[in-house]
Amino acid sequence: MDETILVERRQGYRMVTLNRPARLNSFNEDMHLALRAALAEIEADKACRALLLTGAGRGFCAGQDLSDRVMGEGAEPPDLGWTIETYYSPLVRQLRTLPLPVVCAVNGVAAGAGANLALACDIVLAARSASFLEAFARIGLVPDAGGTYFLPRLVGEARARAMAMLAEPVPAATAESWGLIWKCVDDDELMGEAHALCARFAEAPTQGLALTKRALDASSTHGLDEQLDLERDLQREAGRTPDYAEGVRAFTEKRKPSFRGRG
Ligand code: T3D
Repeated sequence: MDETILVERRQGYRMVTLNRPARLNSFNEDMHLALRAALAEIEADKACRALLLTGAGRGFCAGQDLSDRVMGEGAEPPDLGWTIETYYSPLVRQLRTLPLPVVCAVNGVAAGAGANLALACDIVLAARSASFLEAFARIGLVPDAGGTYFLPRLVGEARARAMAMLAEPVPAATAESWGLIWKCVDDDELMGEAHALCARFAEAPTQGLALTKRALDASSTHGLDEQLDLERDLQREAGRTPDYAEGVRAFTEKRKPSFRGRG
């Protein structure tokens, strides 16, 4: 059987490629389970200091594989709440809580849960030919995989509502100008830029970045006082890491720091 995801080890980071190109890398159960296992391995491997997520072929990910959802006349509908609870929501939580930076290279169309999977990553680069499509309204569903959380926070209410309710593709360049993603790059530069970012993260103070992820994730539901308290607590933790000591030493010695990362 073809592998539904490909995992490649690089110096200090891993690249995970969604690999069902004939179906635009849409999710079936095998792909969910394979991705979950790969992310768990990455979390457990202290030598891994960044993740690069991308798709094989011309698409990034078209969300749920709809050929698994075709219902015969009069058939009992599937319990989509169960599939969200079992697969999509845990995937988003897993990505958001990975204690290392997650770079997403959106190589082509990102639709449905595939679009929201990209938005759950820390830094999103997209090829100029790629687009983001909240496809759910086309089939009578609600944006899932964190879509209704991420969209208004990233692009504001007006654009979030139009994306969710009109289900029109948003080209990568527009996505960048709206602040939906970090950067739109020429197609032939996408993977080079994504690898360069991961190589940079592979030498970064990973624990400090993991704490930064936690602070940013909490900020959208906190008031200023709670957030200031959280910053105090996380800074206390960051200040105890060997990478902080190394960063200060390197600064005063006017040399490049050599960070240990997660170890
Ligand atoms: O179900 C649950 O558990 C709940 C969770 C839901 C999460 C969701 O993600 S729901 C939303 C599901 N996704 C969609 O509705 C998107 C469906 N796809 C599209 O609308 C279009 O394919 C795209 C706009 C993404 C791209 O269009 P285009 O014209 O570039 O490509 P295409 O020709 O439509 O697709 C190429 C092939 O991929 C095609 O197969 P074929 O005809 O060459 O054999 C197409 O059927 C297949 N494909 C694309 N998306 C899916 C898919 N096959 C199964 N499921 C898909 N989602």
